[in-house]
Amino acid sequence: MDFAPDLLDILRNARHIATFTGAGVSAESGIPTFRDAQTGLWAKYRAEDLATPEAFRRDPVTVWDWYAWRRDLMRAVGPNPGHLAIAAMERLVQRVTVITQNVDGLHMQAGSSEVIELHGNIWHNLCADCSASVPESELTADIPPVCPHCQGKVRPGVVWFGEALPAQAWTRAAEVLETADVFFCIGTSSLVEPAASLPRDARACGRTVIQINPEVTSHDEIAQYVLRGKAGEVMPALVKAAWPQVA
Ligand code: BV8
Ligand code: ZN
Repeated sequence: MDFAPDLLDILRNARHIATFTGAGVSAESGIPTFRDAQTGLWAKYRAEDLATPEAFRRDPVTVWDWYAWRRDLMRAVGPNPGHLAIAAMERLVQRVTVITQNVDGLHMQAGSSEVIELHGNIWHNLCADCSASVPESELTADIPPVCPHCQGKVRPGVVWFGEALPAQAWTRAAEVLETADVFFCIGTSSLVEPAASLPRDARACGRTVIQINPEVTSHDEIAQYVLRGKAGEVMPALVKAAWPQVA
């Protein structure tokens, strides 16, 4: 895989690299993306219809079971070469920040140490009524589990459609735009707001935006570099090409 020499120079001279990721970076780990059709039992549902507070209020059992199915999928897989290459950059660049829309925790598992989870984390649980965080060890066998504090319903600690992103995560992501030299946009359809505004803002701030996606997305036109391919193939090749001596 060949890369433009000026792109490799930009990476080598970067002091702070931000990588904005979506479900596509976990696809090669075997986790279906949001735009992929749901499989099996879930084929008749759309993710957008299940990942909402209304769906949980209307049918908490189905929503909890969908997350249990996704957790089983995620528990069975690990980081792929795309996650690992992003983590490897931390040994080559002064600062690497991962801003992810994913809830699977695979960037941390791959060794990335600065990860901003814009949409929460599927391994966290909280009470839908009193908002208390509920550790896995305290989950009752009920579906959904019952809150040990107020007997309310426990929900996954993710951001649903129609819910605000965690204020601290959003603030941190906005601060990264101020200091990052390079802004990767990897494996996202860039359809979900406000997360999808970050690459646009990065370009507006004069950052070098690099899009990695096997498909065309609306962010192709804002990226100075579009690397057409899979994250698990492009990222390791790019890191090796930019830092051959150490990668
Ligand atoms: C909010 C957690 C306000 C849950 C998720 C109309 C217009 C614009 C916006 C809206 C609108 N109507 C409503 C909205 C707002 C809404 C929204 O954006 N809706 C969309 C559907 C139009 N946004 C919200 O509701 C957000 N909140 O706006 O709140 C507010 C403010 C104050 C007070 C109260 C309220 C909350 C959004 C968060 C929703 N939660 N996830 C869970 O996981 O269950 S979003 C969900 O979508 C995931 O996080 C996912 O990551 C994210 C985005 O999708 P992608 O990651 O991009 O994944 P996708 O499948 O789409 O694409 C995969 C890509 O990978 C593809 O491009 C593919 O080509 C590529 N790919 C495939 N294989 C590979 C690959 N790339 C590289 N390598 C590969 N191997
Ligand atoms: Zn409670």
